[in-house]
Parts: sequence; C-alpha cells; structure tokens
Amino acid sequence: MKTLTTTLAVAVTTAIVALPATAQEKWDLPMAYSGSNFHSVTGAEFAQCVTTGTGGAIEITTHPSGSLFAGADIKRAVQTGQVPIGERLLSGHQNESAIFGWDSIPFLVSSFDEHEQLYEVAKPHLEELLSEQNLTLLYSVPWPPQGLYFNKEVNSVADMEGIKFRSYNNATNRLAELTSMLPVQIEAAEISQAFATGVAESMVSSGATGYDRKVWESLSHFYSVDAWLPRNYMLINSDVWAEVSDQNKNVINACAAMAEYAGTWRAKEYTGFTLAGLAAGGMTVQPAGEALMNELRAIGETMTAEWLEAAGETGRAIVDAYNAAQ
Ligand code: PCA
Repeated sequence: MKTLTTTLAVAVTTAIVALPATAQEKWDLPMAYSGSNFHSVTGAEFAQCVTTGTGGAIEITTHPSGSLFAGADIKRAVQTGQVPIGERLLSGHQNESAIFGWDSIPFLVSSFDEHEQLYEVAKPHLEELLSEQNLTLLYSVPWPPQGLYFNKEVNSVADMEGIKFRSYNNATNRLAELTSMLPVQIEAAEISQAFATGVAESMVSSGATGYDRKVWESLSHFYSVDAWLPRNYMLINSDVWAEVSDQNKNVINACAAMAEYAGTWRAKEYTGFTLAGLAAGGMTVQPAGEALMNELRAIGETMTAEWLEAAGETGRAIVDAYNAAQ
C-alpha cells in the first residue's frame, strides 16, 4: 500500500511538473441563439475543442440564448473586454456600419456556393473593419437561405400591408417598410412568445430558426424566397488574442477551422431537414409565386442601391469583386 501511495505521489508530482507553465484561463462565451440552434451547437463544440486542445490552459464556457449578454450587446461586451470572446449575427451590426450588411443584400446570391464566393471577397474588408474595433475574426458560419413566414396565405406585396413583422437587422427592417409591414426587432430566442402573443405575425428567416422556435404553433405559411444567406461569426478581443501563446493560437485556429467546416455542413443539411420539419408541424411550405417574386426582386433592387450608397467604396468593391468572379 505504502509503495502504491509513494508511486502515485511521484506520478502526480511528475504530472504537475510536466504541465505547461501557462496559467489556467476561464473564458465566458456569450451567444444569442438557443442552445439547440446549430450555430450554438457548433460554438459549444469549438469551446470544447479549445478547452481540450489547450490542455485546459484556456477553458471556454458557452452561454447560449442571450443568457449572459443579449444579442445586441455581445459585440460591445467583447470589444470592451467584459468578455474575451463571443458569437453573434454579423449583420446585426449594420446600424454601426453598412459594411456589416454585405451578407444581407437581397438576391445577390441564392446558393451556398455563391454565398461562399461572396464571403471570400468580403472577408478581408470585414477583418479590416473588425481590427479597427479591436476585434479579431475566428470563424464564421452561414445561415440557410432566408424565406418569408406568415400566418395566412400571401400572394403579393399588397397582401402584406399592415402585418406586424419581426425583424433582426437593418435589412429586414427596411424590407418591412418597403412592403408596408410594421417592423419590430426581436431576438430569435424570444420569437415563439412574440408570435404566440401576436406581437409579431410574420418574419423573414431560415427554416432553421422557424424549426428551432416551433413557429408552426402560431404561423401557417413559409415561402422559400432565397433572399440572402446571413452569417454568424465568432469574434475575440484583439488584446486577449495578442496575449495567447503561439501554441494555443494554433489550437484555437484549428478548432475555428473545424467549426467553420462543421457549421457550414450543418447549415446545408438543415436547409432541407428543417423545411420538412415545418411541413411536418403543419405549415404550408412552398416557393413564393412568380408574381410575388417579381415584386420582391424590385424591392431587392431598391435595397441593393441603398446599401451600395451607404457602404461607399468598400461596398462597391465587394459587389464588383463578387460579380467579376462569376
Ligand atoms: N435566423 C436568424 C438570423 C437569420 C436566420 O436564419 C434569426 O432569425 O434571428
């Protein structure tokens, strides 16, 4: 027994000596979407990967559903160092700079592949904008294509007049205005209640968000429109990033690359799966009719022109580079 105790003591001492000299850090990671949402699942895997990969030197705890910071406050919390790291809807920052809305330009891209090409050309501009704000981009994952939800059949923009519309960024707000709906900005974590109580009756979003939030309990129609594919992103405070050892930076970058790959794969898989889920919940799921699509495309042109105006030279450079690559 004595021998065993001695052996264990020697083993433990050796293990302690063998540990890296890095102090253990605990990072809280706020996220706006529910824990079951695929972005949050991907973020939780990323956090686990970093915790394991750094041998516990950096331990990340995720806080989904806006439980630590509400969606609208996450970027500021990371920027000001209240938390070292966070995950958020990129176009949620359009009110700060139109550039953040490069992924919400209506009908510029309509598939995941086109969207990835747009991301490639937008990414350097995005990273530059973020670095001016003391933020570093770790990875980014798209949402499935955006469609329209209603609690009645809708065949034209005229049918939308006066409907209370849940928006999630400037572009969705503007879409509501141009279709004579009444926008109300609500985080996805709260939409089930908003629809149940009639605070909102409609939205533009992915099948994934409607499925997550079981919107068939209140809404009846989903129209595929493929308006755009917005992205979420994982951001880290640049001062915190600068302090991370090269070895741990490599681990975090590898975890981020895997998260981007896995999250993108999930977004693609969930497109069909969640639309089938909405139908199974009792909703009518179908493409928007040709007349409605034509009206929406005209509204999209107005929104594109407005975005290009607001986003200036950088916005023009992104769209031109994308079009040149087609
Ligand atoms: N879901 C998010 C943004 C885009 C999406 O598909 C939301 O509705 O908040």
